[in-house]
Amino acid sequence: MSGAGAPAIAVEGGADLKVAVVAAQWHTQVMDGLVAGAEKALAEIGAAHDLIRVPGSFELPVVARALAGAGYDAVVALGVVIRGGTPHFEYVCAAATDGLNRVALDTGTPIGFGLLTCDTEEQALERAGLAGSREDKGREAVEAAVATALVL
Ligand code: DLZ
Repeated sequence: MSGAGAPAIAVEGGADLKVAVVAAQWHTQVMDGLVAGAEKALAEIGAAHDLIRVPGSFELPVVARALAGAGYDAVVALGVVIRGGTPHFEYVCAAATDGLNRVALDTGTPIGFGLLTCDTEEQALERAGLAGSREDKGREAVEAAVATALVL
């Protein structure tokens, strides 16, 4: 299971890489799926990895920045933000997205973007790589980060 429209990504040679997975903790069921999909993909690739948990998606960029400076070949950021009744959703999504992009550009370390920004929990579950999910965004984020690290 990958994703609707997701291309097949070449990750041969990724076994020599060391990857950090940084994962938020909100929306436990979805996050469990994303982390499991990411770790399964890394095991298949053969890449060594460490898993670091942060409280919420807002905290992903600052920890990704520290990990990018700590010798990892790639960082994979995983989080789930679900729209509520206030503008908070927009602020967390923008801060996490802009922050992760800035980390990648400032450090030159590829960041796999595994942040789900959804209107409902159902949409997130469809993308979580769980039994019955249509897509596996944890896997996709790993494959993109590893493939990019192999290009650099
Ligand atoms: C506060 C908050 C809310 C309302 N929703 C989410 C969410 O859907 N997903 C997520 O990852 N984090 C959420 N947070 C927590 C923020 O990301 C952050 O951890 C707190 O604002 C503390 O800095």
